[in-house]
Amino acid sequence: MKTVNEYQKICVMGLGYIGLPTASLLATKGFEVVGVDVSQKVVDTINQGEIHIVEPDLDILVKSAVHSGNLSASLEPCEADVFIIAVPTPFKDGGPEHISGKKPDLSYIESATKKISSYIKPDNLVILESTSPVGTTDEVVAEILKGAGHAVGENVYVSHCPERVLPGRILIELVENDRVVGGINDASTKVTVDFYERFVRGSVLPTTAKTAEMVKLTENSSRDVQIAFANELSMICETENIDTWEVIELANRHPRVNILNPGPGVGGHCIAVDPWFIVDRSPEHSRLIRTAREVNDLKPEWVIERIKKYANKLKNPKIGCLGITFKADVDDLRESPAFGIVNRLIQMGIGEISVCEPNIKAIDGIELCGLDDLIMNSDILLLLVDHKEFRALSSKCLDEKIIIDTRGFLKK
Ligand code: SAJ
Repeated sequence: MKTVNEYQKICVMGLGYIGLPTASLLATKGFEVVGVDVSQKVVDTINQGEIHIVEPDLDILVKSAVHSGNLSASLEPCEADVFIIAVPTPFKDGGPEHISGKKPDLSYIESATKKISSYIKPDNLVILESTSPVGTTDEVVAEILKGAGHAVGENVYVSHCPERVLPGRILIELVENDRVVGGINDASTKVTVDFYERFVRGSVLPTTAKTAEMVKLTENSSRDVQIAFANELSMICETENIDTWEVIELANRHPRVNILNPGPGVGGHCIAVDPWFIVDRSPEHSRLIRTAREVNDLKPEWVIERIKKYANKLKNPKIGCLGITFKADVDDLRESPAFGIVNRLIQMGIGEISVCEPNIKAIDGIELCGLDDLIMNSDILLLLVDHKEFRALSSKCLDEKIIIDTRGFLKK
């Protein structure tokens, strides 16, 4: 029987924002890693030591992992000691009968589990890192492996260890954050804790699979509710003609108040999605979580109404949008409220729209331009994302422009 300290070969399913950093980190720690992705382009890019996503220092890490010979990418899994599943869990249309219309889509987890199933041997460990509805590790991953004839829980260990890293700080947080590990039984939990302790500096905290799933959903729902509070406040302050950011700054001087920042809405693949997994399973008890989601989802519409108010006063207004990604200093457009707002403005034919987005080279159907050109050629400047490249901008130097700052970011 192999002990955890002898686990050497790792197969990572999914080479996206979590899988690729995890695979390359493990490779640079001396593990032999094969990363698997469904996209030939992604596989080729990584095998050339290049990357397909923007994340600080990831390019250097991947290059050194590939050049060391410890990381390779492939379309197919292979035999390994540990299998890490890091694939997306989006939602799909739940139809008109469904409470929110949004149902978790577990097809990527199902397909990754089926794919690795024929490579699994006794003493293997399977870890689900994808954020998942409560019950997924037991009812989907473990069940599929059992169905394929594996002695799950006896000599094949299965656990959930949700990723908790913040885009923009992934490589730091992969090592420094505490990890929550929930196995389908005690043996699985123990093996998984021992595995993470080989490369994580934070504490590795044992629990059950269902609790670990709920912990992750709780973290992101808690943040969503707090951002919804800030977003609601910004709409209330606007009707009162009060500066929201001043209100928040002053209220936060209270020792027990810590309000987050309003913005154009909540985006990304996590916070805008995960709370629905709770609502889907416990609709009757999740009124606050659901309302927070709705408040955050409605915020882009409120921003558009404000833009219309100003644009309608001008003849063919030129609207320059600063940023289009879901948050600062990333290239990720998933669920981006800024992207949604820009697309709606284009569809509605409100003026001429151009965008400055320092983290993306080209986007279909959207005119991207440099910061100076954008400022020079716009009547209305719409700050949607607080990218570092915009940090030096001051509303004083932009006097003759109409400024709509959805993040309270421009210097006064
Ligand atoms: N946002 C605001 N106001 C704020 C903070 C954020 O409007 O005060 C917006 C952002 O602009 C963005 C969205 O919320 O559109 C989400 O951004 P984020 O930075 O809060 O979070 P993510 O989605 O990048 O990462 C989150 C993190 N979860 C928590 O902080 C609880 C991260 O730790 C998770 O690993 C990640 O989700 C995930 O993968 O689940």
